[in-house]
Amino acid sequence: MKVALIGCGFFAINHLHAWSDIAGVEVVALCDSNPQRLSEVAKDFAIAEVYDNAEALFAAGGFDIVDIATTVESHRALVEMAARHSVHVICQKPFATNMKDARAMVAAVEQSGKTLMVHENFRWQSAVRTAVDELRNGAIGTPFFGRVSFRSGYDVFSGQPYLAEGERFIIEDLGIHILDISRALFGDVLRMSATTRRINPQIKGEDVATMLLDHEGGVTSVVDCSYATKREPETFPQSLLEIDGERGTIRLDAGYRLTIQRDGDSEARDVAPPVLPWAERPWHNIQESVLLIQQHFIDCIRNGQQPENSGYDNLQTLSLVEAAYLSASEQRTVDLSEI
Ligand code: NAD
Ligand code: 89V
Repeated sequence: MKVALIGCGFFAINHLHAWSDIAGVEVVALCDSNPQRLSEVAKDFAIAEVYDNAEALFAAGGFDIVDIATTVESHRALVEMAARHSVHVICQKPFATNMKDARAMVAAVEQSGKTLMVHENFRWQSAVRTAVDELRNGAIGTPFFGRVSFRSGYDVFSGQPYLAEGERFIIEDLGIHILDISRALFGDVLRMSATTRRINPQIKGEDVATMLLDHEGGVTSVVDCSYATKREPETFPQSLLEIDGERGTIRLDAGYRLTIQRDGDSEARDVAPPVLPWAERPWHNIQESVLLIQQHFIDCIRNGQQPENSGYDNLQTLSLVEAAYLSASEQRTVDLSEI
């Protein structure tokens, strides 16, 4: 399968390494509107075909999949262009800045008959995945409470300066991942309420958010995130989990320690992710999930299945982001049917 990648920035390097690790996949073309970045990445990954605009890339064709690794403002135009050119699409999160765009993008690819997946990779982190699988396999019976927590003081702004500049920050960039983990664990959501704070005076958006979710299946979950939490050991970029079920509990604690307690027994496991040859700590957790989600996408295309993180599925995660901002600004509980 031939892949063209648009957006050769900070995170796209992980996509490119992951594509090289997947059998039967080759990145044949790169596109970036920044010529210097484009030529550096093309040289590093020995990719000869390069374009400084997406129209020219699509006009040239010769690929089955487009991997969109640009920031959110370009996503709608690029996804719709991909749909017009009838290729499979993988698009980075956040998929869109609003629900109207997101729904139009899903509809456009649906009409083309191709596969659309949002690169929502946190639920693919192997430690998180183990907890999801244990819960789904009934390890603690029916769950009734959950907490998905991401608290850090890590400087994300030096690698991704745009994160300091937007009106929206932590819910749209990071909260989106942990809201998606909550959906993977407990299903879709009926109502939610949220509070937000900005602690770091040097950024524009909120860097702390606390959300309370009422899931369709009856679970209540607390989803909390912060980039203002200065503590040791620093846990970036780990999502910590607490799940209570009728028969026991599942905990994913700092340092990738999974504990399952059931009917009086307790089992502790080290679920630390591998450090892939091209990965580096502390990002190795995220980097492994990039490989796993991209492999999932290829498997789905080959088997004619919808990805777990299809565009359609991601509308639910995105609607939680919108609901959180609405709830925080109006200081009220939001019913998801409003979004
Ligand atoms: P970046 O700014 O470093 O890179 C984006 C690149 O896209 C730039 O080189 C820019 O020139 C190029 N670009 C922008 N619009 C373009 C267009 N229309 N045509 C061609 N090139 C264009 O950004 P980044 O930090 O790599 O983030 C990219 C996306 O990845 C964001 O949506 C971000 O949220 C996401 N991200 C995801 C994770 C994750 O774990 N899933 C981690 C980090 C970033
Ligand atoms: O995953 C992300 O989207 C990143 C980070 C982990 C730094 O929040 O922006």
